[in-house]
Amino acid sequence: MITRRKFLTSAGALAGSAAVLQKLGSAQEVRTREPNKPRETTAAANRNKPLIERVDPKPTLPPGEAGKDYTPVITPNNISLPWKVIDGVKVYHLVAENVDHEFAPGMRAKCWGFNGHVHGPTIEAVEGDRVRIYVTNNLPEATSVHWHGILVPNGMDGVGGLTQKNIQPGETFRYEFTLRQHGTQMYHSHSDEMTQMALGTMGMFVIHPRRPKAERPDRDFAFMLGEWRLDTGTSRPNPNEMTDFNVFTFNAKIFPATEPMVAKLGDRVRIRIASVAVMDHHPIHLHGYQFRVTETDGGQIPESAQQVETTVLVGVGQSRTFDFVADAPGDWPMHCHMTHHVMTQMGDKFPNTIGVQPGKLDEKIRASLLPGYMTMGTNGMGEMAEMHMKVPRNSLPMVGAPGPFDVIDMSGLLTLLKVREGITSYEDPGWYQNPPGTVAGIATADQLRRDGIDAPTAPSAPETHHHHPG
Ligand SMILES: [Cu+2]
Repeated sequence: MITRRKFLTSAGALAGSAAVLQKLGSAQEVRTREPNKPRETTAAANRNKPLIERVDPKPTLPPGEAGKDYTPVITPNNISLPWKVIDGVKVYHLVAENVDHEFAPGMRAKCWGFNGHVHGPTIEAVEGDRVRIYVTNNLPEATSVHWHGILVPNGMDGVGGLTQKNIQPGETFRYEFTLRQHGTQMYHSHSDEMTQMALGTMGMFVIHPRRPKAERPDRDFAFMLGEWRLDTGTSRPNPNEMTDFNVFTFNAKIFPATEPMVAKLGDRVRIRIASVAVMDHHPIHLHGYQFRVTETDGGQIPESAQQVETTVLVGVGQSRTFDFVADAPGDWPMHCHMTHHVMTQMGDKFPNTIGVQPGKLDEKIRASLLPGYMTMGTNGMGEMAEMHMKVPRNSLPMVGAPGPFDVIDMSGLLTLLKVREGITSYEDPGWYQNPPGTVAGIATADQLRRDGIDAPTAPSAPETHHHHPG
């Protein structure tokens, strides 16, 4: 059995000495500094050192191969963009186009994405690869593609009007550069951004290290965060929205349409989270685990600077990567901790009625104003999930999906990590079967009496019922 402690120590290999040296000047240089030479001189000299050597770029290496050079990344609910190797160059083709996208069964929208996907497929490559990326514009307006966080020659930066001509509808542009870094990066349109990105024109760009400082992960998952304004009954995300978003997504899906991350007990798991739009930062919290934040947008963090966390804040335009060993079996939520971000379509403006005895009020509002209305704080939001048939056209209940015990009162930015012992495939294994005696349940009168807890027992003290539909 692999212990968490052991992993935390061995992950030290991630030390990223290169990054340390780039930041501090080489250890050699510090050691050989003349004793009487003022420290400021060295510091000043180091301040002028670039983090990545641009003058003499690292050479292009042979194309990195899956399995041999890296463990392929998994983008739940999406794919990696296919490529072919032509004369030692990895060649990709992105097509910006209209996509009829399903956020979850019952909620579709006319979005803009790439190659039939929202968001676009993940571009995957290896440090040292030479990449050539063709971009065809099938959108109704001009676009361009910016390689967010990637160190490229200025003319390959993809900023419409500034570093290149815009790609007109029907045109195909060619971008080509050598990847001189590793890490979790992104791509997105950089023309009419507010509109194009609100509709989904973005994706992830994962660059594996050529020689990783740590053991490779067994499971490597990539998620792009998203937020949208999709008014109930409409089918076009609204780019004019500045603050009040109502659909929050992992890889453009809302729970329960988010594909779970499945891992075998003892697997080394990596999770990459990236955000490039629109207005909110998202504190992403994983239950049941502590993890090491091992990478920022700049690549591997030296071990001495890695933080052990349970929640990592991903700001707009940033990526964060964390690693852990899957040593605790179960169904563990990973979700944004902004409580409104695990909701869907909260846009209906009603006063706060918590504590009010609704009486017949809910029924009257449902009949005359809003079919799905309910007073908050009465039956849990999960009740909304059961009203599926009554909500307005092309919208979803505010929250909720059936779980193994009750309705789960969350939606939006929520997915599940499913860790199992002895599985032979990474197909969704269904709900976790808890070992007997390890599930919270109703306290019996005997237990309350034994521990001197003065609380009423349930009227009929029913046995805790534990059912497994899946
Ligand atoms: Cu959030």
